[in-house]
Amino acid sequence: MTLFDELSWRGFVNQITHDDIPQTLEREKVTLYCGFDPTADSLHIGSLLPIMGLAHFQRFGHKPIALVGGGTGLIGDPSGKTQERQLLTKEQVATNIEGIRRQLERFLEFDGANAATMVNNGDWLCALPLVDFLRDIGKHFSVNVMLAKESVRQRVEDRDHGMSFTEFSYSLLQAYDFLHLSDASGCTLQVGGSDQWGNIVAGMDLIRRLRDRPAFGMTFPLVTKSDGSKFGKSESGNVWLDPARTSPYKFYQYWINQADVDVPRWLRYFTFLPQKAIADFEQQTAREPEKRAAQRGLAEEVTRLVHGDTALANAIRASQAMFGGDLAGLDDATLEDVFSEVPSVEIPRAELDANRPLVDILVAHGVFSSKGEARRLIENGGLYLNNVRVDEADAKLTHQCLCGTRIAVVRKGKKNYHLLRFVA
Ligand code: 383
Repeated sequence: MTLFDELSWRGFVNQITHDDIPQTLEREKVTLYCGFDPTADSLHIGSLLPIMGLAHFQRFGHKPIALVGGGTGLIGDPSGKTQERQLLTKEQVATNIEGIRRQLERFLEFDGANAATMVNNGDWLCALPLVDFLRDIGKHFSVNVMLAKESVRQRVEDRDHGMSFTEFSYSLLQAYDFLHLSDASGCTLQVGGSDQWGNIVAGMDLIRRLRDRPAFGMTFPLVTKSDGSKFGKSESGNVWLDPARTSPYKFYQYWINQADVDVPRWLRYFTFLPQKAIADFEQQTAREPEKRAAQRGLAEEVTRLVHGDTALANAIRASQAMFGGDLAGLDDATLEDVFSEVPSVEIPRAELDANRPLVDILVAHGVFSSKGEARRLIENGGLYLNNVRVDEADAKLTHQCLCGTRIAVVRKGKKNYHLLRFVA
């Protein structure tokens, strides 16, 4: 199978600038790039599609460049935005670059014959002499053409959401990047999401004019969910790649909760699983949808890719916690994450030192309305502490009952959880 076949069956190809791109990619190994602006200190799962795209190119022997927009991030890409962006401070951009660099490093191979490289366009854009830039580069751009572009036209027509000259010039900077990478690294192809088509074509045209050298572009589709809700958003906001922003547990859950109709597409986009394995998952979903085997396969693959094996194992264990699974070894943050929706009570830590009966404490803090109720549940084998059955009606609550450093999880019956949080 050729790279282009692979990209095609996975659904990665949205538009190509030249019909002979598939043949070119067979004939020669190319250097290609994709840019990521440091608008936040972490990428989110919307960036995962172009990252996977770069990785597929690399697996077929091509050489990827991941560009971090230390220069363009200071300006802000207006593509697809209906409002002027708030400028980021230089300090914010510097911090964000570091976060994004670390994440990109996970997905590409930086050693070997077709090693990936990472560049920062601040290195050349921030040093550009303005007058030379306007003479040498600006002369090749027609304001008439730029104004006719859909995203610009909308903002020009809407006086309340007009566009600054700063944002208007963004596409010249991205075009210049492509030229620079063509000169410095022999880069001939730029890829990106379909929102980047205009910027990619601008660079390609510039190279062809100024250098008479080949330059191509390819875009990937914008990722959308079939029910119309936004891809990459959960109830608690964006799904980030940074584990400090979206915990591996929440990340794993995001994928587990995807609808049957969407999962085959996500498996093609966000995993390296071969066609056969994905077809098997589709059949399993058709046969026994309630098992959610495809969702589980998807969640495992993507979580492993983004967070690694250990974090995946923890996320799976955390996911079982709600269903009576073993809680030992889960840390405070994970427990808080898993049980974020269940009722909780705060209890002074001193109560642990007193070795008081569990039943007394649960009644005192309103988990049960009477001691009789609590005792009856224990006699019927229906009270659990940290998912372990409480066998004795006079069991004591001690430091040994903690899970993590300050949490104990009470369960009444099958599913009725309460979190006890011991505070200083
Ligand atoms: C900057 C300088 C370049 C080439 C590209 C850039 C960034 C580009 C941009 N991209 C988006 C971003 O950074 O704004 N102007 O948030 C997103 N990308 C990728 C993909 C996507 C795009 O990082 O469609 C989604 O992730 O292209 O919206 O020389």
